[in-house]
Amino acid sequence: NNNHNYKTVYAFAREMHPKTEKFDVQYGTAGFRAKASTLGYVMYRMGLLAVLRARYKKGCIGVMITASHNPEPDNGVKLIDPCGEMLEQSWEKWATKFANVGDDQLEEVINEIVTQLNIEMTQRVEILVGKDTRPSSPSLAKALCDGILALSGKPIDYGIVTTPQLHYFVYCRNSRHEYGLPTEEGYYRKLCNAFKKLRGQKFDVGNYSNEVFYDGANGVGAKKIKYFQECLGDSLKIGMYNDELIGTGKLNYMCGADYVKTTQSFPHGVPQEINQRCCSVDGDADRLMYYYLDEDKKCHLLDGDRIAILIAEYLKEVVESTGLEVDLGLVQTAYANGASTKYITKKLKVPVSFACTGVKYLHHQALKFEIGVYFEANGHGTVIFKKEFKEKLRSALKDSSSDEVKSAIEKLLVVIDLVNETVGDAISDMLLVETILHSKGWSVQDWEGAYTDLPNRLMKVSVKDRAKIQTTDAERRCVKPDGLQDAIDAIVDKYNAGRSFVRPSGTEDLVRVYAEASTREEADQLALEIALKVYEMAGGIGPEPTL
Ligand code: G16
Repeated sequence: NNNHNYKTVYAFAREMHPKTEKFDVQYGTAGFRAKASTLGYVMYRMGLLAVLRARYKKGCIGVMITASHNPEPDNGVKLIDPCGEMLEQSWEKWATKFANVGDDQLEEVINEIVTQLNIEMTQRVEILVGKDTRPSSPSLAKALCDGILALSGKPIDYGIVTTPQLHYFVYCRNSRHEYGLPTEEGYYRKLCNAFKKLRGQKFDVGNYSNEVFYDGANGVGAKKIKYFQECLGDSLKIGMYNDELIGTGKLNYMCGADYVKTTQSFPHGVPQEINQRCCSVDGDADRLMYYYLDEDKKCHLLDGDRIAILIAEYLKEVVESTGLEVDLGLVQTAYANGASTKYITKKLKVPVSFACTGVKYLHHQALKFEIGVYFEANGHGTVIFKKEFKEKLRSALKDSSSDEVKSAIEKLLVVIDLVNETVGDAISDMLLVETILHSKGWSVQDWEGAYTDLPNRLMKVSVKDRAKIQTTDAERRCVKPDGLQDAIDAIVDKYNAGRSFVRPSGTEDLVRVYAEASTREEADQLALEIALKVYEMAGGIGPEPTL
């Protein structure tokens, strides 16, 4: 009989972290997200679950406390699996169940999972805990650690770190340091050494100038970039902005990658220098957005699509110089600008596949390729290199007699070191973009010149129950409510190069609308028409959407 008595778990829950909310929560695109004040018991229970997951996987697990791009009063939690990837989907239902049962049912649920999955409960497991800069994070971390301790797990507190840093630490620990050292110092060293090697001694090349403005979104990315700057020295000058004190309410406020992308405008708090290359990260530094202001003070965006293309093109070139055959592919979501998809397939001749929003879906699809580049238009993404491919590179390095080939392979191996393969990492991505622009001698305008984005517009619609909207075909078509997709098709038909889709957000309580068309006015108008249709047919609440 595997049944155990988890009385202390229940006592702790009842006394210290009782379930306070009546409404069920769901483990979504990026774990649980809600108002921080409602999350204490959810954290406690995720502490319990993390220990069970670690014992099941016989490795260490990570738990990150963050609500990323959401406003400062929100918070959230996501679990990180042993190889640094997001929690396996089949466990999301356990997470949801753990979060929603009554305090007095906790014992029972624990017994259920232990029995069903045959989890060995004696193993002493380590749970790595990280948090962003939200003022609510320390007390939520305490609740989480109470949960870990209640099942005799060992919490290892990494303090304030970026989400991708924690993913990296988890993988380093489980790979027995093969991937790197599981410390902050180890992480900075690995990335900065790779960057400096690729940069060489000449910092300004052609149209490339060695200075970038960086918007830290008043979050953890603003703190951590300082260590990079120290480590990078003169090899990259980073103008650092938006680093307000913790708790000032400025996190992601009118700044950061999500603000820049959704409003398509220049963030507050960054000097408005014409033609200066700038970038923004989001609240937990896993998304990156590039942009600049032209002479008319118009803000030009270089988003995740552009970053993906820049990286894919570069990798293709480097791989070609090694003389090896490689299967390189790119993964996008429905948000990818139509012009970018056309450029990738027609010009770059790299295959593209589509996934649902959420890096866990993109990551999964990218695993199919030897080199898989995946990016969401919102700037969330990375590159993954198959283990066998890395081995192929290493043996080709040993076997080749050509110095040219050898140095191309060596270069590619250093590029791989610069990438945080575990998950999208804004700072690692930034260093990769800077490396590529430098190697091509490109200004940000040269980069933008490859193709012209179709004008596009994002809108949000509040509805009574966003679960009423259901989609298919990588979220490009809507199957519920009945008739909505037909209505969307009829509206889209009226616009030149029109495309639009709607989907329920996985991180906020609203429906998102995307539209693109051949002119700015048309894209705006199309988005508005679709938003109004959603409001009408899917139970809109509050004021009607307006531009
Ligand atoms: C999270 C996910 C991303 C996703 C984004 C928006 O980002 O990790 O993959 O694109 O939410 O999701 P939705 O449109 O469903 O709200 P982050 O940066 O907030 O963790």
